[in-house]
Amino acid sequence: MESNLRSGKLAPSEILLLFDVDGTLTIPRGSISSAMETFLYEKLKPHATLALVGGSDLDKVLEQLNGKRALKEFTFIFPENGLVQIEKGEEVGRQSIQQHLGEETLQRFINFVLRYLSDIKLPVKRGTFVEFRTGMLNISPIGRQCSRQERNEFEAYDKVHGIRQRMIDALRKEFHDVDLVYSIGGQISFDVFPHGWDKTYCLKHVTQERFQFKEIHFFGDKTDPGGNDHEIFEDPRTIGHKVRSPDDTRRILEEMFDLKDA
Ligand code: M1P
Repeated sequence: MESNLRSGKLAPSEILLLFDVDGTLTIPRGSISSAMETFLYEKLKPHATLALVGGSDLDKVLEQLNGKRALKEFTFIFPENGLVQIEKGEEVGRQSIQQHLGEETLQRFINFVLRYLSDIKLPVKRGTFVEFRTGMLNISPIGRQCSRQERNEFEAYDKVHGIRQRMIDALRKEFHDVDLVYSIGGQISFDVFPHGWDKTYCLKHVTQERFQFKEIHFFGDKTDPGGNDHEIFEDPRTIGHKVRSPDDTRRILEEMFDLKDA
């Protein structure tokens, strides 16, 4: 196999390709295209070990990746930044935010968020403002039940008015005593989780001695500071690739593995 890898020729079990989901394998909150599936599972998989790391929970990741097929095709799936670990289709580990923070702090935080949101006016508001996940809270000022059009409109509105950033600043001030990180990864919300529980969390799993990865390549679109791919993109254990879209991801991989005419 010819390839443009740092270490030259490597066996598939020595190369881990770790993908972000939204904007990297799919359009934001959209489904994977059948062309991308064919490329990943038929052309790319013979050359490397495939893994996913997403901010969303497993149900949402599987919804975007066409359900159960992804469980079979990806050796590792790390929903919620890797706080949940799935290996060869089976859950092998999980960490939770309530265990880590304790109920007292958690409720102080949720109550502050609800009070803050009750004081802001937006063009539209819908439901589900706080989504409680295993390893993080996802806060959405518009509410996660908005339609696709409302989601696009909120994103544009937020670019002008900085709703999410202002809310994050207020939370940082109020909870300066709690070791939390705030990350804007998508269009309508931001994620909140303990320090170190960003996407680098999943590296704890894949760098165990029982695996023999010589190169871990990470592909993501939100790699700039403040984006939810930033820490793992910069991490010395990975070789980071910044992508602009799913097509761009494919282009980079075709070059890396000489797959253009394959
Ligand atoms: O994967 C990126 C983000 O996708 C969603 O963001 P939003 O709904 O705001 O577009 C969320 O699942 C978020 O947690 C995640 O980081």
